[in-house]
Amino acid sequence: LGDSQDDQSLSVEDDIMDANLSSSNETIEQEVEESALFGDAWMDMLDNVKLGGRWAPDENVGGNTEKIAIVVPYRGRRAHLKMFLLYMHPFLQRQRRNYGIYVVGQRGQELKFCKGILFNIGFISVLKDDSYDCIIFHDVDLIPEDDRNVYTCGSTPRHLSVAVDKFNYTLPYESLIGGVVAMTPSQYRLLNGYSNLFCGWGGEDDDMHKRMEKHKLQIWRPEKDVGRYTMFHHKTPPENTERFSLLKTSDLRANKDGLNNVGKVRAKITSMSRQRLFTHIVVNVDKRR
Ligand code: BGN
Repeated sequence: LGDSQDDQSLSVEDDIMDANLSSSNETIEQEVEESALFGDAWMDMLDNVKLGGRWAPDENVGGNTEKIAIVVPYRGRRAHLKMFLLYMHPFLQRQRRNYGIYVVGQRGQELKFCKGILFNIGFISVLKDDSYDCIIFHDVDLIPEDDRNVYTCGSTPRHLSVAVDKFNYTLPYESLIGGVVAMTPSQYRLLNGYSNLFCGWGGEDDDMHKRMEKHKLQIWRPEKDVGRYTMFHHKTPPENTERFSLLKTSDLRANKDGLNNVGKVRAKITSMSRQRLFTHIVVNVDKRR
């Protein structure tokens, strides 16, 4: 599925897209770019999706009332985003979910990618946008292979990506919760969201697992033959060299580093725009960190 060469050429376009975001006709430029990228035939296939990446089953057919937001942190992986959207809309519709897809981009290239910050800002933004019952924190490079892997929340956090092809469809270690996780707003608030301190590859998910342990939240997982995912190929982004030391202080920080201080200290939203297949939230992360 993944083609790294294609990906590299497209990431240049992405830089330009990021640079253009502050211009006044930002949305128009993006729409033009987006339709060129997808081609009209693909757009037609997904023409039932409402502006901003929303869809709900027809109530008369006995649809699910639970409202689900898919929150996807993003930077510079345009080819992945395209495939993700083309796959996920039909997948979620086959499951008859009432859903919206939100892509949370980090502005600029000078800082490492701060996934926890994007998750926290994404969480706040989607709940301002609508009354979602369930938030699914989703990597852009993971595609579910099995329709029985139900995108829903439960009485406890649900870790859905338990069998990824990259790891030969096994869970590399028991406490891994990276990839795709579904939580209700109250579960996420109890955990104080993700840490804002993890920038660069690795560790933010392990920190989240420590939060779940601290609050004695069990993790629900699907069977390994159901929670199967294909991961798009890519180079591992610049790693977070601080992650080992940060993980030693997870428990001490959990109550004050996360959802409750993300807006004040670390980041703010610069724009929220409705695209054809997703709602695009752009986040400016504080350079000083
Ligand atoms: C782990 C990473 C996770 C990542 C998984 C799967 C760390 C912390 C080291 C103590 N954790 O090694 O963030 O999701 O691999 O790729 O790097």
